[in-house]
Amino acid sequence: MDMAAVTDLLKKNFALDLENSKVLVVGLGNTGISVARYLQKLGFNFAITDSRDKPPMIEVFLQQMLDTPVFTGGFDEAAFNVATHLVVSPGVSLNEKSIIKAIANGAKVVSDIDLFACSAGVPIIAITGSNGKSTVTTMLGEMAKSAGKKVVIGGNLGTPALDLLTPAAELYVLELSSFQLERTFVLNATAATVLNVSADHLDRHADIAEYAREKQQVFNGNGAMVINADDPVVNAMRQAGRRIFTFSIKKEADFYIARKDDAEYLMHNKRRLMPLAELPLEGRHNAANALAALALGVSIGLDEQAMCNALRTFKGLDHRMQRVAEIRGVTWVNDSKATNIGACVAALQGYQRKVILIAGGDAKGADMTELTPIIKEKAKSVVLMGKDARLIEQALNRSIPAYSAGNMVEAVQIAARLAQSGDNVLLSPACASLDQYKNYQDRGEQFTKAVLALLP
Ligand code: UMA
Ligand code: ADP
Repeated sequence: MDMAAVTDLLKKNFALDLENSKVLVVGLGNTGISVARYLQKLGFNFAITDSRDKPPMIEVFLQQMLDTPVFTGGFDEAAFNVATHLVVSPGVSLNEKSIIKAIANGAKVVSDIDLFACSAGVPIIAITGSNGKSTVTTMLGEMAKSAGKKVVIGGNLGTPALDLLTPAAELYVLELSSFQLERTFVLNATAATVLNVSADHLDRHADIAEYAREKQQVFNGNGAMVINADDPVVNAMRQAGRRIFTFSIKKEADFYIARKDDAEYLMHNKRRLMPLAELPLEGRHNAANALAALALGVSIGLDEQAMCNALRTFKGLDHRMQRVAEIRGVTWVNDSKATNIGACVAALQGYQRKVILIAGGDAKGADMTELTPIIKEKAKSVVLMGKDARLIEQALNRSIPAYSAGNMVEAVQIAARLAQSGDNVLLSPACASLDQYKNYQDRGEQFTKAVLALLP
């Protein structure tokens, strides 16, 4: 889209204009710097603030934007007082005192996703949910490529939305978190999905109902809705008068799984699309992810067989049910991205034989007793680590053997002593990693390193 059309849209939707608006960018991480670059390019008057002394993008910012005011080491009250608009990064809560006060004084909150939606000019597919977002976003990206579309993917997945903008794009696929959605107002995606809703981020959202409402915002607008018919919370989000595509791994839906002639198939409206066995990913939840991606693709008219070809060669993402090694008959699996209970439950459900589970970290306010039944059913012992290890230990109440580990090397060594040939050791923490690691990738890499150190 040309710049004039974009600035017109920003004015119409948010009263954001080049002459009178004073924008305060809150947060100088990946999102903050992408917003700053965007505002600079369009010629807006803006400043930036971050509560941290040395925000991650400060060096980049200082090199590229010498003339822009920047306030670090706390939220600058004066900057909030004069701001007409706040672009708040997803890592910053809207309940911050300075933000509440600025809103009360008339400042408008706009998200980087809103700015993106006003600038994209081509269809956007939006994907949210408690688990499976990155997998489905990447899968759909591969499918669209296979169907001949110039597609660009990102958002919560890693590259901030505004850094994705390119005139070459014919389609954007965005992974969106509840934090991004709670402050987004004009997305109007051509197709959107909430993959599932289970407890997560309850340290930031008041309760699961509020968290689900934030996720539901992905459907704002009039695009196609892709609905998980197996999830009652998502099912209740259907809106009359909209194009709806359902998917299910339990029953017949628009996209579903059926057994025919002794094999299971991915199905669309009673037609076989491909044998499920040709999907190279482990776990029933990945069949659900494939069905969701197919439904999104069909909703925008992508060729079905081209999409199936992409599924057949889809490698899966690191740190999600990733097989690290088989050592002396023991299989080690890295599912470090299981940062909430739902992901850990899905991982355990995929096993026929009992596993040794390594779990723990920051529970983010979740109720760990929800894990008790599945751990009792699917794990023969657990190795627990991190800030909230005790919560899991208490929830298990000595029903199975539990061991404590101070760090990943210790956890892997304990698991190695417990494991016998034929066993699976699964790192699926059900918790965030930030109490002990830089991020989930760091946790997964440390696990992998500790496992590979066991090699003779
Ligand atoms: N922070 C402060 N003070 C500030 C600003 C941030 O302390 O003034 C802290 C936050 O509490 C947070 C961290 O800095 O812990 C990062 O916050 P940020 O908003 O600057 O993060 P970005 O670098 O912009 O990255 C964000 C997403 N991060 C979060 O939502 C926490 C990234 O998702 C996303 O890839 C990126 O935007 C581009 O869209 C990461 C994530 O962990 C992968 N997301 C959560 C998840 O998937 O569970 C929601
Ligand atoms: P997200 O981006 O939503 O965090 P990912 O695709 O990165 O999702 O997967 C995160 C975790 O959730 C991994 O542990 C993965 O094995 C698990 N997972 C993936 N898809 C699903 C699903 N549909 N239901 C439950 N768990 C899932």
